[in-house]
Amino acid sequence: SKRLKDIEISVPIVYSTISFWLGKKANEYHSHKWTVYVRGATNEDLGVVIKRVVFTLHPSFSNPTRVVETPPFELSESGWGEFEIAISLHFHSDVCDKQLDLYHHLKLYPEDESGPQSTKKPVVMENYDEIVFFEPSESFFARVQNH
Ligand code: SLL
Repeated sequence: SKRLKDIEISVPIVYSTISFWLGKKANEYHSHKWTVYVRGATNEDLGVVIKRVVFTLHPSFSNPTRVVETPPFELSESGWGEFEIAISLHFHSDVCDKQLDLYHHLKLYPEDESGPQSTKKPVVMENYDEIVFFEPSESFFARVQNH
């Protein structure tokens, strides 16, 4: 549809990992349970903008390419090691044709090694970002207004 000159839409997002040590339930291959997610920084519904999110995990996981088609855009797994997760945002066709590739370090172990790791205190790694769409289409602009 028609593009709106002199207008830009800024979408604040947060992409994060949160991980819990499994404690007594830990074994060699599954020491932690973790979740990676993308959400609106002030809880906006990202489904208005994003059509699907592709999370690419370390090749040691079975089926390392994980596709999430609806919000919440998140994925939970268990494992033993830290690695870089590739997070590809695919937008609705009236938003943007190109995908946006983000990278996020999955952190399992706390920075402070002073005490034993607790199963109750998760390790959180959070990134804030803003996606700016210049000259948005009319339909995208209308959808954002109505939300
Ligand atoms: C490391 N470079 O050596 C990293 C690789 C890979 C972690 C970490 C697999 C779990 C599963 C898993 O946790 N891989 O097999 O289900 O520390």
